[in-house]
Amino acid sequence: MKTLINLINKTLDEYITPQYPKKIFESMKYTLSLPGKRLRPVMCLETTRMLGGKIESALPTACAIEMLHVQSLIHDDLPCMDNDDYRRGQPSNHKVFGEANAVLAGDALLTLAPQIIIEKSKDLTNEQIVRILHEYTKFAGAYGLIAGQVADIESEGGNFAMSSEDTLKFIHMNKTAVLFRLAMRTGAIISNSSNETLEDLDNFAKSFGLAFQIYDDIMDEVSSFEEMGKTIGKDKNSQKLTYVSLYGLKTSKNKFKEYIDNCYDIIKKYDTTIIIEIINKLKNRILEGED
Ligand code: GRG
Repeated sequence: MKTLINLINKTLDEYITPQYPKKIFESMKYTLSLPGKRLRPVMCLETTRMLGGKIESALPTACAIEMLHVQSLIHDDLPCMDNDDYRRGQPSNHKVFGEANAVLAGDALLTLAPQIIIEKSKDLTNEQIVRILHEYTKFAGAYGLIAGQVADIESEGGNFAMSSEDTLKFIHMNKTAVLFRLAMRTGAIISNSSNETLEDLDNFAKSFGLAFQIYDDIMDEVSSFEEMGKTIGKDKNSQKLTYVSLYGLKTSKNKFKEYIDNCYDIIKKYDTTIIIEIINKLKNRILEGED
């Protein structure tokens, strides 16, 4: 895992060559180079490898997915959205570079990502590149991340189009699960896997994404700034719709366990210690001390 993370960090740095005006590149590189867990690019590389593809073939796509993720974090922290002053343990992008630059740095990452996929994916076919770009645009836009964010903002005003349970699931399928789906689906495309395998791993990613969001919600209650690198207890204070606020801690943990068990059921068919290691880490942190 550490080797993959180092490779991702080095490649992300190489992919962004600053030129005039330097400010925008500094702002893009700032949040991108802060110590994130790199789960999504690692999962893209590992999916490719475990399905028989080459890690190098997936590097541009894996880095592009991290750029999209970082864009969503920068925009999510803005005062007009979640208004958070810290991210990855440091002041958030707009606190350092100002709001206008933070908006533009997010936009620049969102557009650099597909550019990188096109320019750097030397050993993929044009058909593979088009399929990856289709997945990227579908999951980044109004049918993915943006839909999740808009539903989240609406729900803060108590505005639910569906039941609160369905609204919560819709938000996190789109805000959180979508990028894990993107990572695994593109890994399947890069390794030329069958549609059956792609759909199987897509189901894994949906369960993993929802488990990851429940983990994030529980950590907002029980962890610290040092562990999470962001303001803790904010969801509770802003009376946000979360797994913990809707179901309570105990039921949230049970739901988490159901999704995690489904992840184990699916992933056991594949040869991967890294993805198992990621699931184990989440599970141990949330279910430690439980029977
Ligand atoms: C795509 C144009 C466009 C806009 C994005 C702002 C927005 C719309 C969406 C917000 C998405 C968001 C911030 C979801 C939260 C998902 C989540 C749990 C993030 C934390 O992920 P970690 O813990 O973070 O993996 P690190 O820092 O470790 O990478």
